[in-house]
Amino acid sequence: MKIRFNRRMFTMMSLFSALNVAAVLVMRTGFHAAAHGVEASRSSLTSSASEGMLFPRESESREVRELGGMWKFRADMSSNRNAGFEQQWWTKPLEQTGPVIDMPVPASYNDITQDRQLRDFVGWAWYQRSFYAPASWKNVKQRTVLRFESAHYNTIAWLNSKEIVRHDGGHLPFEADASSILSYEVPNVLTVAVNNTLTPHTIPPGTIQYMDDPDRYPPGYFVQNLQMDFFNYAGIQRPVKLYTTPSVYLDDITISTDVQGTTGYVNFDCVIKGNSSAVPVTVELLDKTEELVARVKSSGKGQVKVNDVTLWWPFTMSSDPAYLYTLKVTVMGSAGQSDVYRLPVGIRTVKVTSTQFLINSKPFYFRGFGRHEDSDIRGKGLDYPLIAKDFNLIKWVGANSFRTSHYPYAEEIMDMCDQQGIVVIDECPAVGLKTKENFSNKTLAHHKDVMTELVRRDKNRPSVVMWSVANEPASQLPEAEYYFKTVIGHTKDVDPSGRPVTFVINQSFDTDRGGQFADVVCLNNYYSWYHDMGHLEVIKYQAKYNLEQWYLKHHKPIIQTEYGADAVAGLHMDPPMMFSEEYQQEVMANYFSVFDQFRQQYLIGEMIWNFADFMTAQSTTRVAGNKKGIFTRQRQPKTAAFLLRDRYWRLANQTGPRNTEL
Ligand code: GCB
Repeated sequence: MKIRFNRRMFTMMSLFSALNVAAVLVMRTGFHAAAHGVEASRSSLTSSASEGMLFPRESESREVRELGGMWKFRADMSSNRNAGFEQQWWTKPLEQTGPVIDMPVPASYNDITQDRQLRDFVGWAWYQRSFYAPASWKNVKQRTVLRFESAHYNTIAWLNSKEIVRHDGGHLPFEADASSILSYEVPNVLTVAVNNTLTPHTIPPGTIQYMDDPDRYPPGYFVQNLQMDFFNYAGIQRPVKLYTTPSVYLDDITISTDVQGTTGYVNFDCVIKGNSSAVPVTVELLDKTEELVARVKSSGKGQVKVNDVTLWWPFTMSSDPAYLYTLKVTVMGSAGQSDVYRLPVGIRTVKVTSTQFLINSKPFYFRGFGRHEDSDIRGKGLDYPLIAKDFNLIKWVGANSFRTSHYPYAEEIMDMCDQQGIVVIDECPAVGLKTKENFSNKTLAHHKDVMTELVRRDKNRPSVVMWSVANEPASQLPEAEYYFKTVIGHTKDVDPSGRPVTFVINQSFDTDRGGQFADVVCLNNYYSWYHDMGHLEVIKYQAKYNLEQWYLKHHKPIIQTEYGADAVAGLHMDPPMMFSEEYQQEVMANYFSVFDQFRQQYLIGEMIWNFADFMTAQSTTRVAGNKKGIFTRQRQPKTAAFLLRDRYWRLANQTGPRNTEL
């Protein structure tokens, strides 16, 4: 791809080079977390909570264009990782700054080459590409928005050498109005710098450790320590998009649904931007066949009533699961120009009692998985064939749910959940809050921002039935009590639909301080794996005792959100030994016997760890990644998959009409 810089752009370059002084901070000899902008960007979260973040959907008034494909790429391997800012790489074609390679977007960059240094790279990675904007976009009556579905972790983007957006945190979208920066007669140049450094105050947290012993390490040597059990894949991992809207547009919509008898209700609240005075909004609800069900004219807030409603049911709970209506919102702008946005809407209710999780007033039992966005070559890069395969496997097993462990998944995946009836516990990226520093006010403020962003993105999704604000924090620390009270309270405040909120606990019932604030107790444990190794016979006792104690303590329903064992596919041992397929099966069978004792009481779900094998940092306990998948990383079933399939379909048939032949 050839990038041409014209004179106008070079004038802009000198104008805006000053802007990035903030990112070039003081550093000690060598690399420093603050020096490469992780701290610099936090002060200016661009995707402010006051802006909507509606998933770009085409309509008669909106165009969506993806900037996928091969981009120019260069990891800043300079010892301070700061050459890109010192030399202002955003002001010139990237290939003029040094050697570049082709890098696919979306994808993690780590596994694309044969270079170990790039796989394990920590610091700023630079991307650049050019594109033309069609002349039809040069129109004062419309705006063009540049959107990143996510980039990991810390991102600064420049359009035509002008900084357009920066964002702190992976796995969530951010965007900026590009209308005034776009060029029409010449190619536009988009430069993106992405930094994967984790600090004690990022979510997830991590540390940079300097190895200062000159006898054992080269000068300036450092490593990044992770506090989570998955590889810190990085780069532009989800699509980059340009989309247009009219100048008066629907910025956000919040819906909540209710059901009384056979009548459904959709409450809606629209945010319109681009006009200082109120504009008329027409809201129409269409059924699956596009037939009009109801029409309401309002100034943006109101209710649609649906007689003889068809509810959104989870997969296997109805012969017609995942029924979606379409809420068509039409915003009347000036000069007859209107904005049209279509939001898929599932009408359902969610309620938690002291022993049950009710969807549409019926007990729901989570048969599911902990998962990862993870695959060969792509890392965490969005990949449609993989998404389709995973949903086929989820349904093949007879599962009805998963947790987005340990970060929000792509909206393309969330769309599939809405469309296929797969229920989601939507988790934020707060995995591995382990130290006092991780519970600081600074982290707390950022954590609240992240929850605001997550709820803003997923609040209208029927598949999302609960938020998880963290995975396995050190919830026994005194600091954790105020921390979780605050984050859970904040999440409830920002989600007007009142979904339950939880976090996932691996501390003991007698030391944990956070579970009191959760609506559902979510528990992870690995009996006969991380302790009592090889002693399968203890599972029945330990799992039973644990469930009983947690219920006694809180009188809240419990989900077993993780249990399992690593199995290297093809390794067979009888009698079973750790890491064999037989051992994984035995662990499962022992847990199943305990689940069956509590299913009719207060156990409301089981989610095996993990759906598929996934990559981790290198360690003596990991055989080229975590092997607790019931599928391999290439999505082939281990023997455990057949065992789970047998169980999940049996449970499905006990609890409701299934809609797939076995
Ligand atoms: C856990 C973590 C998960 C790990 C898993 C394991 O408790 O939540 O991220 O991958 O254990 O396999 O150790």
